[in-house]
Amino acid sequence: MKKKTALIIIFSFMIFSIVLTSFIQNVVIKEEKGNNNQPNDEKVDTIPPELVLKESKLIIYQDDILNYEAFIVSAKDDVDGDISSSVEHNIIDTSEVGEYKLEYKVKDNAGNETVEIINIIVREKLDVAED
Ligand SMILES: [Ca+2]
Repeated sequence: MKKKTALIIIFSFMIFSIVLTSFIQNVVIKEEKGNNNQPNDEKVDTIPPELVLKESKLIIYQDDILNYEAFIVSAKDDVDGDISSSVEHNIIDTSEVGEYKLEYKVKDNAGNETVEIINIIVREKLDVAED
């Protein structure tokens, strides 16, 4: 009985020490983080960039060539500033008549993404008689 009690006491003490150690570590880590990162914590960028396009709808004709960059008015981010050079977009196959979504995407350095779309309608080419 005495042995068992002693074992229980030792075991409890060990658990208590582990819990206490991790508690102290947590507190210390939290305090260190709090002290060191206070200015950084406030700067976490959660606001996506603002992407402005010239059009939201566009009707073009078959085989027209799109100047994709010309539709970008601005891409600005609250932290990164002008990021218009990093705007990405898909390519529209203007050889096929139909409706397309031209998607412009831009991300700030923190990974916040903004997507803007131009709905494009490709119409049949008007035949120009050249005889
Ligand atoms: Ca941002």
